[in-house]
Amino acid sequence: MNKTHYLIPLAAIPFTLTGCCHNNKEARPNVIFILSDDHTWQSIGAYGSLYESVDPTPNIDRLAEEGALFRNAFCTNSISGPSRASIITGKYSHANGFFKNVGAAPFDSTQITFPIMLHDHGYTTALFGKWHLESTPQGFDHYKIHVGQGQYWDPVWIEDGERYKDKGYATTLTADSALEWLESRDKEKPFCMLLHFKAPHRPWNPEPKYEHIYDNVTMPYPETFDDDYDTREQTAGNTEMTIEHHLTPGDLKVPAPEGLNAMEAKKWSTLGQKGEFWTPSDTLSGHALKQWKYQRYVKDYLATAKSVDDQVGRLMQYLKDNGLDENTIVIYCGDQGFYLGEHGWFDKRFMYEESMRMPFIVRWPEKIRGNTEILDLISNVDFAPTILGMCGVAPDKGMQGEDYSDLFSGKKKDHKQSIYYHYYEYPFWHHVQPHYGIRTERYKLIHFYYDIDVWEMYDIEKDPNELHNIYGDPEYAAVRDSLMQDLEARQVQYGDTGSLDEFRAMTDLKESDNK
Ligand code: SGN
Ligand code: CA
Repeated sequence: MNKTHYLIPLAAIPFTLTGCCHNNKEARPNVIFILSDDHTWQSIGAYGSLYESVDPTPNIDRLAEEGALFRNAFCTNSISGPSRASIITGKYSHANGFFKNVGAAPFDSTQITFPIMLHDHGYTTALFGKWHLESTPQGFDHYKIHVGQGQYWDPVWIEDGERYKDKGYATTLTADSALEWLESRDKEKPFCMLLHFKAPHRPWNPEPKYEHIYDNVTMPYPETFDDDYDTREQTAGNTEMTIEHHLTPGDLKVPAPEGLNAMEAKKWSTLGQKGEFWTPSDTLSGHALKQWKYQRYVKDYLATAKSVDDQVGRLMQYLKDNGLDENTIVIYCGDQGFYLGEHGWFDKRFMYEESMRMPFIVRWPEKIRGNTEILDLISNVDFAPTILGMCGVAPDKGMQGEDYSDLFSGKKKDHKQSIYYHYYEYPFWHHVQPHYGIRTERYKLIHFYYDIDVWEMYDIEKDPNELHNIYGDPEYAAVRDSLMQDLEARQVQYGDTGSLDEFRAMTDLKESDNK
């Protein structure tokens, strides 16, 4: 891919970003926002994937070749529900109220979201796939969503309030519904469609044609596969998300030993969740066993993502065949990043790079030249104002993110220089300590709180794998002070100034919440 290292904006026709198009329905772009669950940037070819040799995502890569790839798009709370709530509201978790998946109140759906605003501005709107915010979606002419996390096979849908069981593979079914709606939509209006795949989320069940696709490949290991968590023992070293100990037989598709009854077999398939010992064979142990688990895990993950990529290709073909590919903004995004063996992990949640960064690709031939690479720091609270901006609708005043659509108009403004982050869900799943912090272009400062009080700081330029905590390093004292000031200023700016007691109230989980 022939990339430029800065934005090349290409508006053939200059336009004003707010209110430009209200009176000219023809000119308003359509929006397709594709959100995959846990599809991480380092597994996408266009981002320079470790798995490049198997060409994991040719169709998604094409979106980047024909559009803009954001290298520094970040999540502000790296789990599903909170990320989704931030994406649609343009607000941080503490402000939209949906700060964790487990044990949180349902999303308050009376809040303003970008689909509601586009609907109010004359768009026809629809939502398909994983919603995960519990409350009834608002602002959509039509919706068909999974119940909770959803299932790979034979999913139960809630379609405009009606619940029923379907037959088939969720990735394909979700795209089928989207294409049917595109065919039957009100063609007098511009449209906004949210297409949210459940894949490639745990438990990584590939469709049969891809089950063995990578059997003959040995996937490369990430540099930090054998991280010993030196200088980070209480934080990175204290999780329940290691490849070595916490993947289950169910995750790795290892059948239960013979002789177990159904209940026992089910229990066996979840062994490992809390580090219980299990082994798939008598011959594997130690590092070889860890490597075997990684291979099984990553291959299934990439196989489920390949089905998503196929459906992206199918959708793009539909747009082309129907003359919609020029003035439809197609965004490809993952709800957060994910660990594919880095630091020895699966899952997400941490403010470390792999899970904080999100894939974010925008294709819009009318305004964006192909192979554009954007290095600006942007976060998921900026997506709503930016999408609205691209559609010529002024963002709601309550949105905390910024409108970055100026990147596509040639009138680039100065955007923020740091991203604020706050993660709450603890202790399950995966026992990741609550933390908040700030990431600038070069540095990261993190405070892990709740029942510990630990600060970490990284020089990402010198230490991109974040292995050396330099918080206490005197050479970095001045940088640390300035990051601390920036962090405090962001907390005041965004209104996240709660006391530890308030954090505790938001963070405390009961065992019964673990559903
Ligand atoms: C499930 C998974 C967890 C995962 C959460 C949140 N366990 O609970 O591993 O962290 O979802 O994921 S599972 O055994 O039920 O698959 S999120 O992407 O929805 O935030
Ligand atoms: Ca997710």
